[in-house]
Amino acid sequence: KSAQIGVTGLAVMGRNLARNFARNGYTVALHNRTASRTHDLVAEFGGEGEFVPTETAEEFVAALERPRRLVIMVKAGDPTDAVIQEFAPLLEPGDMIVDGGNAHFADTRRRERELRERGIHFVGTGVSGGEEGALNGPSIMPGGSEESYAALGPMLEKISAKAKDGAPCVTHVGPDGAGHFVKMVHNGIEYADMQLIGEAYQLLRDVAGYSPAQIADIFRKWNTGRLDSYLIEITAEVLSHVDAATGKPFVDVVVDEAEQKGTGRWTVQIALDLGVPVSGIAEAVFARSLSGHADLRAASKDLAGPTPTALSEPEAAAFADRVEQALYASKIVSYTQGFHEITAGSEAYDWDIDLGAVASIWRGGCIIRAAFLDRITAAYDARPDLPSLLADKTFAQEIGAAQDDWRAVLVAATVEGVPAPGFAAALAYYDALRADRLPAALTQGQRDFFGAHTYRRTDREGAFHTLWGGDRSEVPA
Ligand code: NBP
Repeated sequence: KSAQIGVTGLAVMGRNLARNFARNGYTVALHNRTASRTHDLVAEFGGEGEFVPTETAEEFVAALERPRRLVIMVKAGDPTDAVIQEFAPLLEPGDMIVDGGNAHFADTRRRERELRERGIHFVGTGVSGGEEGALNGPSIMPGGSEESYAALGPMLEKISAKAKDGAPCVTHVGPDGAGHFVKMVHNGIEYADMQLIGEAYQLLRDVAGYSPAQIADIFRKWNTGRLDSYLIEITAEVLSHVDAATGKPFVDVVVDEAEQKGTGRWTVQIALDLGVPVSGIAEAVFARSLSGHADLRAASKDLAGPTPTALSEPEAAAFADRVEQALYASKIVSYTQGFHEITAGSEAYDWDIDLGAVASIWRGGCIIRAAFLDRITAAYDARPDLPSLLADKTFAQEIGAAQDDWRAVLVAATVEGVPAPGFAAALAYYDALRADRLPAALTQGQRDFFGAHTYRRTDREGAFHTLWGGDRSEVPA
């Protein structure tokens, strides 16, 4: 029997994606470097649908109907290249290779170019939602050619998550690396969301004096409002969990050193290259990195800090409401920065990415899924050339309404000595954007002083230089 799709790489993600295709009625060819994974899958889940287990690359390719659709779900980096090298010689023009791993978009661009020369469609595809999403419906961000999307789109739509309005969480993001680029920024925003939630938690604990269980209830309440999202929901679950061994809150027995796999870091690295200020995402990446420097932290334990003040119960409750405002405002800034990076990437690489469509496919399946994304889609639908999310009237009004509380939370954080780099970076971004004048004018003066780098004037066209070492007269550059 020939299979409509094949999956190679049957670790947690590939195995669940293969089951998802099979549960949706597709015949799925299976392959994995270590064949036991293939046989285990069939033994455990063979009843869920039609599987064609194979052991060699040749058998796998022969099992696929033409044009072939082959999904690679292996470790990103060299293993992905190794698998492409193994399969590409066995494929024919018109066949499609879908890379569903977390590839760097630059690698995807290279692979797409190389395979295009051989007539093979390479479809770098972001897949978000973790293990559970892969099985029950992920958010899917495919790049690659229009032609490949015509052949793959209907299948991807079937296995993808569905938003509340029933729309499938998949869209053809754009050519070559566009899908993986958007997945990268998704992960960067995910880092920022998690950092902001972490700061809210820490403030509720150290400033308001709430216990993890009480904070879980606060997050549950927030989850019924405009912050309604998967990450807020699971935060409440994690905070209310009690460690069985010690009876302590689970969050108090976990080592407070955050790890990362790299996609957040890439988001910041690429933003630096593109000249996009993603300060909130950068702070989130740095905060994880700082947490991991155990030696540095141990060596700094005795540094002086303020004496904490205790809040009364009504004061604590009022503070919690302010933290909700600060969290929401900072979240708007993170998404503003992330979408700016997508806009810049789309322009730099000619991808023509539809930002509203991106927001809409993040509404279900993925880690940052949130009610809030509907509003982003609406903002871009109303104005596709929106220069910034902050230029949208609704978001501008909301962030404006939140600003007093946002500032008050940062004052409290500063006075009490609780680090809130995400909230602070977001507010600084907001204030810098709305500022009438920035000290960049002074920076230009300094640069002209020490390096004759020239400057522009507010009142005349052209570039100028002041003779700093001479009579300080101004000359045209
Ligand atoms: P892993 O990233 O742990 O990769 C394991 C798979 O890669 C196994 O099938 C393994 O085969 C195969 N593999 C390796 Br390693 N080197 C190989 C090589 N040289 N040739 C052939 N196969 C090789 O699996 P995962 O956690 O399921 O993730 C798969 C992809 O999905 C990754 O790119 C990941 O970044 C991405 N992703 C993961 C998540 C998540 O929540 N885990 C979410 C979204 C995206 P073996 O069985 O023979 O060792």
